[in-house]
Amino acid sequence: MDTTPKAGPKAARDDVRIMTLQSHILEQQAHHPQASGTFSWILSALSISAKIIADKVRRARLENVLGSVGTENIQGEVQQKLDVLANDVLLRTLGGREGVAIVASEENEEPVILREEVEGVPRYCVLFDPLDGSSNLDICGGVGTIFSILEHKGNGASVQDSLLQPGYKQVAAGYVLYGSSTVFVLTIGQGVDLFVLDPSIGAFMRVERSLMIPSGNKTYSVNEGNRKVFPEGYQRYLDWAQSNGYSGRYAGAMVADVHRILLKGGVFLYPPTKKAPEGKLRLMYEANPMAMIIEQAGGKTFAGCGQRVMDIQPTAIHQRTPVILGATDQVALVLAHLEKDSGQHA
Ligand code: AHM
Ligand code: MG
Repeated sequence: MDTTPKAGPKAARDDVRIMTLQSHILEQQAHHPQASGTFSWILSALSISAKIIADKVRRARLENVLGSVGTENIQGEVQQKLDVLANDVLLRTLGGREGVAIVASEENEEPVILREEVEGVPRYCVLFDPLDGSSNLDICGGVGTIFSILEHKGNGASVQDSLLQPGYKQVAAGYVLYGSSTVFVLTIGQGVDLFVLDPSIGAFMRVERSLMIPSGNKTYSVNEGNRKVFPEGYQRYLDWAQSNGYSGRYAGAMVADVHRILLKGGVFLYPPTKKAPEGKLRLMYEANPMAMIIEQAGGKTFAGCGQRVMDIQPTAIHQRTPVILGATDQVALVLAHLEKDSGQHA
């Protein structure tokens, strides 16, 4: 069989074209002739950070940077050495980009203001969880970086006003999964694209465009150890799912669990508990960026009945929210079991 690419327009087909993340970003920029390139430089900083963090994660055991640093972050959680290293990498790479006004990290109590406003210069706020699921590091499990990009409001707006924007205002969001390979998932509001790091050339290669979450996958992802302290609606859903042939899959790292759902379908839950009525996950660093990706891939993300995650008006940068996300059909089945509880913290 002749597999030689044919001359003419077909030669530019996606399946024969080599497209790196960098060229993808430039291609997207070309669709916006008024774009100054500021935004593209920010995405390129995130891609460089991802490569550096991927390398650190791979070498962690060899360089003895596993384990905790003996401090807690603002959430009261033990910081792993790599949490601190990854945070530092992101702050340094983004810090060099003219277009970044403010960065906010799950690991830092206060946002960092990098640049003052200059009239006519578009600037952005970048929010991130530098190493999500970092307790998986010691056992070689998947971990990730999650990021969200908002427009800096300018016009003398306060830091709070610039950062505390609801998720539907995000201009881009994505995550990097440091798993058996390193993948970079990105949306800039026009679908979700997937890139895989080719370690031999040091570039993220585009492998999928416009991902759509498949329906009909009978899989749920939740920490069932907490089941007894979930609101009743979630317990009813789990009873129903277990009587209807569902499988459970839980990596304990949101990035890994969401990545599986993006590719295979199913639903991810981090419900409220009696002890943590707002759940565990952070709205600005985890729930909102994942919600943008999931919705751009045709899925849904809710914080409870009738409460779309990206409609929540944030009141604090480190606030938490319950999360129900995944394929539209599977999320609907969860919500149907919660509805009977309306009025509860479901
Ligand atoms: P982290 O950002 O401190 O790593 O915590 C977030 C992680 C998520 O990745 C994951 O979904 C969740 O915590 C797991 O929590 P639990 O161990 O309570 O199931
Ligand atoms: Mg996290």
